[in-house]
Amino acid sequence: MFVSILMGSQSDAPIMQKCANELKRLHVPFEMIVTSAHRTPQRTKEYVAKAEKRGSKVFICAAGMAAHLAGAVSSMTIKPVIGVPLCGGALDGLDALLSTVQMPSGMPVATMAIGSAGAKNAALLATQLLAISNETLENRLLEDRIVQEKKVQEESQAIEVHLPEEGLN
Ligand code: RP5
Repeated sequence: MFVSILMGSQSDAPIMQKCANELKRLHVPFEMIVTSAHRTPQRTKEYVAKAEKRGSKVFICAAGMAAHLAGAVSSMTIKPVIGVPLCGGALDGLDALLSTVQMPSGMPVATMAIGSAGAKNAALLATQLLAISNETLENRLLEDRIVQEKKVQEESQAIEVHLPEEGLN
């Protein structure tokens, strides 16, 4: 069982490394390759077919500009496809967001936020999907939420300002 991370260009790697780091942190096995819906359609198709046979359960597809990688992969598999729209180009990610999210009926792509937040959330969503049938991952994600909650509380405490509960005179 593993997750596949696909990205349209080597220039997407610095952002998608955050996705990879998150999967590493959660001990989720993954593969990561550069392959493009436009520049290497055959390579993309072959990778998806082989990865599925080898045990890939979720495909994370990141691309910028006219981002068709997630949609193209969705047409090749019934495994869940998570799209990460990336910045770059004149429209700064809005082009990739719309290209990724506006899938026609019948071909779902779970589209994340643009850029870093989307890259990290793609890893978390992939883990959540695997956790449906994996108690170890489920517990890891639950612990993760507790840690996240504590961190926010601690960060708040460092800067909190309160007025008296009974109010001001
Ligand atoms: C997309 O075009 C890639 O995903 C990348 O975000 C963007 C630019 O690619 P490069 O010209 O930097 O290779 O296909």
